[in-house]
Amino acid sequence: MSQNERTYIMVKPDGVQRGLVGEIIARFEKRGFKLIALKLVHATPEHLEKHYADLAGKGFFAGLIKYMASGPVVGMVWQGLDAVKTGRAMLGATNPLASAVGTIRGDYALAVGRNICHGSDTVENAEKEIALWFPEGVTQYTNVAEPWIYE
Ligand code: RTP
Repeated sequence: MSQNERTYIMVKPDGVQRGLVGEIIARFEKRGFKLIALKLVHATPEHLEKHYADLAGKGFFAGLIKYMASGPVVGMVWQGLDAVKTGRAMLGATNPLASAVGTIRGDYALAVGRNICHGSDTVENAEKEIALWFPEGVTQYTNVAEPWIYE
């Protein structure tokens, strides 16, 4: 856990089609996280199978890949204190019916198969996902707001 922890957050095709990209970016910005990479991409099934490799044995896997490949996604890297855990908390539970009101899924989604956003679940997976979606690397810059966010 450090101020430099990074997480991969992705607005899924339903979130893009529903015009929720700005809302999701705004929540992470306002929380104090620093945006260090951003990309709109229509991913191939092969790329998404790599992203979701851990779920390959699940019954919903084929449907998940079809959904994720159905339109463009917006991939982002956000940096800040405890970014992975806090990012997941901001997304809410995987099944929106169990997501607390005030979370992204709890405010904007109803079905587990249309849950708007993805967030890395561990620091290790975050780094793997960042490498998969941003093989070109991410931008390094100094955010002058940081002394107002951290002690
Ligand atoms: P994500 O990776 O997308 O952030 O979601 P997660 O960690 O909260 O949940 P995970 O178990 O990794 O599942 C990945 C995505 O698969 C879809 N899903 N569908 N139909 C189903 O029962 C079912 N279960 C999971 C969801 O879109 C979930 O976010």
